[in-house]
Amino acid sequence: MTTNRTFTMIKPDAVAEGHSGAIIKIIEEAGFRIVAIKKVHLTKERAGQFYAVHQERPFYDGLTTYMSSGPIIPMILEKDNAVADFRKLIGATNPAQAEEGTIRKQFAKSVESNAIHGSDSDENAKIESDFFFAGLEQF
Ligand code: DAT
Ligand code: MG
Repeated sequence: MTTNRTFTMIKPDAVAEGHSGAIIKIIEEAGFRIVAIKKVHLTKERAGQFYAVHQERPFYDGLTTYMSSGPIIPMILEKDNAVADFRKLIGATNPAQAEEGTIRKQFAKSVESNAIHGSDSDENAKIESDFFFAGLEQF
């Protein structure tokens, strides 16, 4: 399945530090249209469900503590080749390896607190969008 949508979340540290506006500006200037947007505060349990694929990894507990530490801004984005282009815009998981100009290079503090999420496939973009947004919101 190929779609022209992806899913993202601005993570708690970036929201708390007031970087949401700057990050959204970069996203829109890169040609992504915001399909859906809101601000939510996940429980640790709900964050654990979102990242269930990582539940056997050593960083899972820290990841779910971090992702439930404050509000996040989930969004559905639309653009041609959205998943791959958005992964390129955010940069590598570890900001030490992220390219200049990427969102993680500019705003991520560490691999644990890396400012933003981007779906890794069209299939996961749909699953992750449905995790946060009802059908009526995905216009
Ligand atoms: P990405 O967010 O780039 O898709 P991922 O899916 O491999 O990366 O991991 C999900 C999140 O888990 C990632 O954004 C931060 C955290 N994480 C990944 N690898 C980690 C590691 N080695 N140490 C600590 N946290 C890690
Ligand atoms: Mg991932």
